[in-house]
Amino acid sequence: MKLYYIPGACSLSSHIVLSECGLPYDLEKVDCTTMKTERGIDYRTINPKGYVPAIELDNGEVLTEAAVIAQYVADLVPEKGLSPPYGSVERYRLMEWLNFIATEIHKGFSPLFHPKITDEMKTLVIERLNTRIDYVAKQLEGKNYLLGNHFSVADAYLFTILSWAKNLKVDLSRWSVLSGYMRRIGDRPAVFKALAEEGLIEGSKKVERGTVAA
Ligand SMILES: N[C@@H](CCC(=O)N[C@@H](CS)C(=O)NCC(=O)O)C(=O)O
Repeated sequence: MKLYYIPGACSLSSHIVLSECGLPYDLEKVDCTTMKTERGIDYRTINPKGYVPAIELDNGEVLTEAAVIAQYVADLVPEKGLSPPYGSVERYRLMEWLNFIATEIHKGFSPLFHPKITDEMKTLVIERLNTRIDYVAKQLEGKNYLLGNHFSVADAYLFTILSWAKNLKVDLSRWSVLSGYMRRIGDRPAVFKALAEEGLIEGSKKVERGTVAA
């Protein structure tokens, strides 16, 4: 399997899941300005949608959309427990989170990456985003992870997106539960490995993220 990624972008969630699953994978970086991959090919020939992530399966098939890639990879190694079994209520709970993260949090952040966003617009976007983050923080009270005490692919996705906050001046400090949550996930060896492979860790220090179009 090969993951096409932009360092620190939402594709980091797929990378974390691959790393957590312990499956062999290759990585190919995409330059977000030229849309050329490390091999020098036009990334749009891999994913005509023109954004990361995409994974190329060993049979040549390409899968896109972070929430779907995460589930596909996790389902290859069910014993890791990163996604509850299909058909269970827990699985629908996971999908509920993934959809919420994709549409409300991930795409809630997206306008903040636009170079032409005005201060007024930024305030409105952050106000709305804060209502969604507030909901997440309330749900995390008394829990280690979104689904309870087990790390799941939803945590890989949420961690990735919330790690953009500092650079985009979205202040998470009012939700103390989130700092513990982010630390808990960042300390996972597989997460550390993925961050290091994307060049987001210098020595033992994390590099700020949130500079690519999302
Ligand atoms: N719906 C897609 C959105 C993916 C997305 O927004 N990717 C961003 C990085 S976080 C990207 O590649 N942006 C570059 C661009 O749109 O040119 C998903 O959930 O995977």
